[in-house]
Amino acid sequence: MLKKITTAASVIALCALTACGSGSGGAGNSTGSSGDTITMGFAQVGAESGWRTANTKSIQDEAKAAGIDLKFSDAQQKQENQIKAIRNYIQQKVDVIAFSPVVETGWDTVLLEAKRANIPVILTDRAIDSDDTSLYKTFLGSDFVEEGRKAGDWMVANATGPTNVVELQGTTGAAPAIDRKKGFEEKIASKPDIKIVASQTGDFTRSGGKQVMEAFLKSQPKIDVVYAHNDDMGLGAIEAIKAAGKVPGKDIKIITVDAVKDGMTALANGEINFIVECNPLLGKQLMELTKKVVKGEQVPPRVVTEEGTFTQEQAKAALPQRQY
Ligand code: GZL
Repeated sequence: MLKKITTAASVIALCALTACGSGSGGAGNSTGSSGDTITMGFAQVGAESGWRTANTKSIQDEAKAAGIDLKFSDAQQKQENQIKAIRNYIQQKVDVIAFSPVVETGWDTVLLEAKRANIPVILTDRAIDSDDTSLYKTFLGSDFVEEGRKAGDWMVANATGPTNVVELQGTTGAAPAIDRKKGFEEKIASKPDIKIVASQTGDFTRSGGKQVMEAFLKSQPKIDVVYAHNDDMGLGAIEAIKAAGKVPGKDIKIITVDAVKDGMTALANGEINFIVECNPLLGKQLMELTKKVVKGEQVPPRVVTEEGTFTQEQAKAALPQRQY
């Protein structure tokens, strides 16, 4: 059973924590209890999507601004590579380990090794499914079930009769894939006219989304809507829909999650119909939490990032100001 600590007392929204943060003006290095510069080992998922690229930049930029010495690794979406990186950071005796677990399970052993080495762990972006919540100090990231619910709400509000949905799932076993599916299905459950007629992983990549959509277009007699768990797979689906001689956003409507620049551009151009935002800019909060954790201060066990949704009109207005 996934231990997601979401009691009101433990949930601090993005703005609250950032507002009380001491700011990371880059004035010198942040020091740990030993007085030395804090060293963080960060094990990143990979570089699979525009969201991941923005997330990595945020972590690297904010570590620099906070004067935290960052050791960074890219696991190319393989759990064994993340586990290797975490073991490497333990051997290097870093002050803190942070990572975005590529999948929910299989972490207890390596996180127990970090605990025994007295190295605190911070989860960012994705959660793990473990009964032992002592294995990490806090989980900073979005509520993916809520993101799925927002997508489902739009689907229900915009369905005009029997609606066949095809779903491009994220990486198999990943928290955002599991939870975005769960939230969407929760909302359409009350509408028997809305059916998910096909669902398959595109692994959060543009090429994966295109390949799976090509297969769906061949196997499904009628597709009305694509629900893609991220913009990149939605953009891949657009390529497949166009190649099949159909008009994305009109013949086949598209709902995605993330709201990165390429997705927002397609939304503004009418090729995507609705995007649920997932905020990748976690770096500042991560560094604020890190400074507290290294000093042994209490931090909330769960920090939820705030994020919204975009229609085509809202995307046109928001695009010029988007950071990523
Ligand atoms: C969500 C993040 C997901 C994004 C994808 O927080 O883990 O992984 O939605 C990314 O774009 O690949």
